[in-house]
Amino acid sequence: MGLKEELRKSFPILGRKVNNRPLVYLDNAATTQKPAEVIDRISRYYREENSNIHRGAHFLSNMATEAYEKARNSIQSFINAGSPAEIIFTRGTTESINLVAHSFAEKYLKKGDEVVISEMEHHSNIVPWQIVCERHKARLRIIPLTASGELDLDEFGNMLGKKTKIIAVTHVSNALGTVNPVREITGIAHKLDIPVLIDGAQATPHMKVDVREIDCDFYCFSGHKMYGPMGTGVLYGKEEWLREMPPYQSGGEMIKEVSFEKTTFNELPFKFEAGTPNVADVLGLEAAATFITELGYKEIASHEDALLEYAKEKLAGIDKLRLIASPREQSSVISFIFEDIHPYDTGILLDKMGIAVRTGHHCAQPLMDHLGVPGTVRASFAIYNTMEEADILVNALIKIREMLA
Ligand code: C6P
Repeated sequence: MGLKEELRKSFPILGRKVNNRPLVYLDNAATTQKPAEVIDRISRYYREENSNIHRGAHFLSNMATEAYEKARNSIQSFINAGSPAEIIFTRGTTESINLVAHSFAEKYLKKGDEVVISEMEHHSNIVPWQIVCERHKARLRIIPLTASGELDLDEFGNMLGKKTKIIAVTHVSNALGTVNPVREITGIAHKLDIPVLIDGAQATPHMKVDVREIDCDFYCFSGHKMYGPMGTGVLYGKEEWLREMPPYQSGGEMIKEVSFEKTTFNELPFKFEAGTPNVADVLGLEAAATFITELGYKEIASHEDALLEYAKEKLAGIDKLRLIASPREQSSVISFIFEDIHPYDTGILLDKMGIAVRTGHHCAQPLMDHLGVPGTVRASFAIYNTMEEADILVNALIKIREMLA
């Protein structure tokens, strides 16, 4: 059995059929499938370890607490954070961004201030900022894109100033696959002492993220996009910011002492983890990070890059098919449209052939407006996808073209 076949075997769902065809799963940017290691870890927790954490004096509670805090240490080293206090477990990227937007704004955002985001952001990195800007009478400013689908860094530099309080940009675009120069962005921002939040939802599945090397102030990602469970995510924040920021949600583990007159808050990272956490899935997330680390990002990137180039070249040869965006650095996502077929129809027909892609605006409506399209068809790859699957996609699209021509 080849390496790829063996790897595919660890993802039970990949063996199933859809519409009587072997599943070809190319919707990995929405969520990846889960290896047995992750599924088994969650199951083992409920079979052998389940208990509430940080509170009990009994055996199981201590065991679960230890496992949960060990997972925090694993995630700390996964992204090379300076301390476990900088790792906050959340429900996902959306919750991580909301936490920063609301907490940061409460302390630092005043009337007339500015928040900078970009034209390629996912709604999760637009709407929270829009809400807090409205609430605090601040202004949302947008970094424009170049024709090839990259951030216009000259414009970006020009829009920063004394009023800029925070910058929030994506590491990798979920709709275009553009990989943004995040190290350069933090370098430009920090010359003016402006903090930077990076939305890493589409980065951690594909590339090594070293938050200290990037030197970002906040980094957000989701477990379910990196072979881990749904309902898990991480907020990394530099301690110097997190210490100063007020709690986002309250109750449970985030308090130190409560009286009806006054409540004092727990230390980091617990100050930002209110209520009973999702222990089982955090352990699943740890298993996913271990799975990635054992495979190695070098192996992941070289396979996925080869797959992307192969599929792009084949797709570009299909009549009336237009690839959207051609950034210099792209990761695992191809967006395209047929000039004369609605993306939704293409998606439905692909599904009939057992091929899962995403169609529509990909939660990036302002980006679609910029591109002048209602939506796109998006094929997104993961480590278990094969060249044969890329061929199946290409042949299916040729068939759709012939059917609807
Ligand atoms: N993008 C997609 O199909 P959550 O839902 O919180 O795990 O992640 C939100 C999110 C934030 N930023 C980026 C860049 C994303 O891609 C996503 C999720 C999925 O593209 C679902 S809309």
